Amino acid sequence: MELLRIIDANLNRAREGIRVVEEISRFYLNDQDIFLGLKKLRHQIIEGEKSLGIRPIISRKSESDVGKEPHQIENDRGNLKELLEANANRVEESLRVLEEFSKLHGYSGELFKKARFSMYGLEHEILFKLSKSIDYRLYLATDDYYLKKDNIYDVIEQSLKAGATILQYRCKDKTSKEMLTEANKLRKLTQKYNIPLIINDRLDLALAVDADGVHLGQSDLPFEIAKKYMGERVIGISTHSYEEGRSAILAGADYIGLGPVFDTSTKKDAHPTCDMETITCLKKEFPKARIIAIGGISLKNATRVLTAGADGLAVISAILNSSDPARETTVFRKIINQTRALHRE
Ligand code: 3NM
Repeated sequence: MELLRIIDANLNRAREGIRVVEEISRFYLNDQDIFLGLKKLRHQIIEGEKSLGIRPIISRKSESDVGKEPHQIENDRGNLKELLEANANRVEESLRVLEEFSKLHGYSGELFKKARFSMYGLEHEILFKLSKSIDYRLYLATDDYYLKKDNIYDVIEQSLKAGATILQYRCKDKTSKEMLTEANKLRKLTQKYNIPLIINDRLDLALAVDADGVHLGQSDLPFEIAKKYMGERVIGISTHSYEEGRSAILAGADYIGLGPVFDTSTKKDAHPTCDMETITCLKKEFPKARIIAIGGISLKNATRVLTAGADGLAVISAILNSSDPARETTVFRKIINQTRALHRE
């Protein structure tokens, strides 16, 4: 009887752990291979369970604690790695227990051993992808005009604190030395909030401040050159049409900025606006590509852009010019989370 209880409890632990890992890969990675790998793992466990020929013998604890996990994941990005590791360990340990105790039950335990090794591989893959995965939902960028304001660092900090998920240092009219000082300040600020920092245009500056990535315009260094120096760091490319978007994605950009989606007064030499259909077509053709819309985005039009298929909103004036940047950021995040939740249903 004890043996059956041990097997039953560990089957439960393994299933619960996999559920959490599945949620992480589903909501954060959107990765088909990992998703299929986890599905296969679940089937391996079911097969192992069947081969033991036992039926659940004790009333199971409700799985309500597992149901809470996606909520926790949404709000606690800093602990995502720990959450993954804890749950992968849970799965691996219970598979080990199942392997050993099913031997006592007269079975080889081979299926559980195989499942445990699959979990090691998947955990490793997810950890690697998570370290590269960046949350692009609310992409705050700077601009020379706003960088002149005395309280600019305070404004940026308010926004980072309130939920901006990534920051781009974008500056066009300063010396390299001045830019280095500013970018270093932002590096410290982004580290404080565990938010990635991207440097616009300048590969050298991105490397000098140990940024998480560089954002290249159409007339900046080509992607292949930047890639040589940036290695695993992120490279984003500015695009202004379906064709530019397509070739940047095919070149291997980690994300594309697509714009302007609406009229903007921030960028004086902005291209003509591109319509929502451009976002939709690119997303349809490249579901895994990260498309960040930019240009004239406000609380009023954010839902339209997200509904069209954008993965993130890049914003300058709506936040940096707001009388309450923290509140503006919070409302943007609410809109983003609500729209995404609606589209998941
Ligand atoms: N790039 P705001 S539009 C920096 O179309 C930038 O590539 C654009 O500022 C592009 O949010 C733009 O204030 C300005 O409109 C975005």
